[in-house]
Parts: sequence; structure tokens; C-alpha cells
Amino acid sequence: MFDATTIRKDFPLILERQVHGKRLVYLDSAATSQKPRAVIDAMARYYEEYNANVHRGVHALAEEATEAFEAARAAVARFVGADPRGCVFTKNATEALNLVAYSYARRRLGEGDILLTTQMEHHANLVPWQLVQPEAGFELRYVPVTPDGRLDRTAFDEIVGTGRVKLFAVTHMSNVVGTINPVAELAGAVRAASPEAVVVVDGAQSVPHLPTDVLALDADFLCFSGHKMLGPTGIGVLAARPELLEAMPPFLGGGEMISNVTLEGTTFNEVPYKFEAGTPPIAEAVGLHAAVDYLSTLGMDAVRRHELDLLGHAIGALEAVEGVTVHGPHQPSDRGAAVSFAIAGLHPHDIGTIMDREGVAVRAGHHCAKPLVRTLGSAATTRASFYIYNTVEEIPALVDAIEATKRFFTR
Ligand code: C6P
Repeated sequence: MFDATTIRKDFPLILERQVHGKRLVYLDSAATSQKPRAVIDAMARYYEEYNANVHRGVHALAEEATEAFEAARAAVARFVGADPRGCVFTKNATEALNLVAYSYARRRLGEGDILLTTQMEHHANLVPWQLVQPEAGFELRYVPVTPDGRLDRTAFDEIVGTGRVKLFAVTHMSNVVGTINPVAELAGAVRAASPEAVVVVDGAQSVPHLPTDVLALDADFLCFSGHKMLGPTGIGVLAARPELLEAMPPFLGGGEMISNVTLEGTTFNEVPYKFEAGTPPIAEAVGLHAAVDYLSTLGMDAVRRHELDLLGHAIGALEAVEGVTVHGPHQPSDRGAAVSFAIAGLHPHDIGTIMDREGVAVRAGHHCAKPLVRTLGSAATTRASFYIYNTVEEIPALVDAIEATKRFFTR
């Protein structure tokens, strides 16, 4: 396992930042991660040394930029075991999911089909399906969530047993309750009942934290964001089977995605370019390449082991605080490093505000997963989320901030 104290030296903000006169304890990486110097420098180097548009110019800079952009695609594809031809750069995971909704679900599902998703999803894996449902006419069904924050397997089996599920969209890891879903097993059950079904995996929270192989996951489409995995904002990825992308119509139209344009009509570029209209996020791709290199050097198995260690300490410490309830599975092996909790009698926004004054950054709210948070009997939770630069030594600071919050409101 790596030493998180050494890792911290690579993150200027983590190392140097103070808030309210206190050393920052950053526990909001599920919202966005901090960036290592290697990512910041790679992006600065692109702008300082070879900034140019890609796939267009014949000059040296354009060639260098194109090479770097395509090298980023290859590296990101390798990181998740995907074919680079199936790796589309999008703006974020949300756009990747919308692409599948508009170019696949809207066209390929219809009356009599079921699009199955779950009550555990981020709005990014709910709203796009709702948007295309009226036009496509499929039935939109949701797997309910059990009180301990897991998918209700009986309900899942019942819906899948109809043989009508044509698309199953599921999160690999919940951003609220942390649950890791057995995606490959669920995908297998869907395919056994409906061989023509496709499986869409929201990997926004899992790809940054777990070793990921798109084939082992049995996903046809895997969506994730660069900014939660040490990379910059403004870039996300749709990793899909190339032949599926080939059969799909474009999502956005414009430059770069065409093969030929006349006033009568347009033919489209090959994949993945057919889905990358306009100037793509070039500096961002360069930054994401540096991010996956950084994570690969650490090793994703080591990242997971580090987080299991943090989780073991954090859940134990939180449970020991009077009045605190931890949501979701309590067994670290069943979950990721986003830990939502409640403090009896206190509102998450108040908790988050006072904890911030103590130097501890957590997220409070519905975490863009309102249907899930409602199952917890609340409109909001407080969430502490961990990553590679967090140390076991920071957990007492989390507990102290919670105790300070309780004292503040009982004064
Ligand atoms: N969750 C959180 O604080 P974007 O915004 O497109 O980069 O990621 C969307 C998204 C999709 N799926 C899951 C499971 C997610 O957690 C997120 C983003 C952040 O939990 C911001 S709401």
C-alpha cells in the first residue's frame, strides 16, 4: 500500500490550503477530487508548448496536439479495459449518459419494452431516461432500495423475469450510501432473460476508486467523469462497444463528426469521432491522461486497499459518536468511500456549515439523488468522502468537528 502522507505532497491544495484559519481536511472528493501537480503541469505544458486544435491542422503544433489527444484516449481506454474506438470524450458522465439516452434508448426502445434503472441512481442516470421516455414509449421501471441501502434483488428478479427489459442502467457505486452493486451478476441476469438487452453502467463514483474492466463488468456502456479521478473538469468518457456506437445515430451535429456535408445531407465520421462534434476538450484530455497515469502508477488495487483502511476506521469512529447514524452498508468490502450520515435532531446543512468552520469540508444535501435520499426518511444527508490523499489521522478531525457541531447546537 502507498503512503498517503507522501501522496499529499503531490497535491498543492491539500498540502497548503487553510480554511477559517485551520488546516483543511478535504472530505468531498465524491463531488470532485483535488488535482496532483502532474495533472496541473501537463495541462500548463499543453498551453505553453503545443496548444493547437486537433484533427484539423497540417502544421507541427496541430500534429503534436492531435497525437497527445489520441494518446489520452488510448490511455483512458486502457485504464478501463475498453477499445479506444469505443471511447468517446464527452463533457462529463452526465453528457455520456444523455448520449446513450438520446442516441440509443430513444431510437431502439419502444412500446412493450422496459427500461430498468434503480432508485439508487444519481439524477444523471434518471432524468435522461425520463426525458426520452414519452417519445420512445417504453415503460420506465425502478428497482427499489432496501432500508440498508442495497438494491432489492427480489423486485429486480421479478421485473427482469418479464423478459421485457431492453436496457438496464445502474450505478456501480452509490454517491450517497456508498453501496457497490454486483453489476456483472445483475447484467448476467438481465441478459439471461433478454439476450438483446444492453447494460449501461454509471461509473462516476467507481472508476476513480476501484480497479475497472469494462468486460469484467459486462457493461455495454460505461460512463464516468474526469474530475472525480484527479483529472480536470470539462471532460467525461463514454466507453462503449464500438459496434454499438457504429449502429447509433449521432447525438450532436457540427464540425469534426462528419465525413461529408452537402446542402442535401451529411455522412458521418467513423466512431468515436461521430460523437465528438466541435472542438473537443483537448487540454482536459491531456490532464486526464496524466491523471490515469498517476492512478496507474499507484495501482488501483492499492487505491482500493487504502480506502478500505480509511473506511474501516471512519465507520467505526462515526458509529461510536452518540446520535450519529451511518447510512448504507457498514461492511467496508460492500461499499465505497462516500459515507453519508445523520446526526439526531440536526439538519445536514447546519452540520456542513459548522463542520466547515472547523476546517472539515463535507457535502450536505440531496447529492442529486433525491429518490434515494427519500428512502432514508430525510430530504438530505451529510456526506464525508475519502480519496488517496486522506489519512487515518484525519478521522479524529472529522469526529471532533461532529462533536463541535453537536456542542454548537446544544449551547
Ligand atoms: N456526483 C456528487 O457530489 P458529473 O456531474 O456529470 O460529473 O457526474 C454526475 C454523476 C453521475 N453519477 C454519479 C453516481 C455521481 O455521483 C455523479 C456526480 C457528485 O455526488 C455531484 S452531484
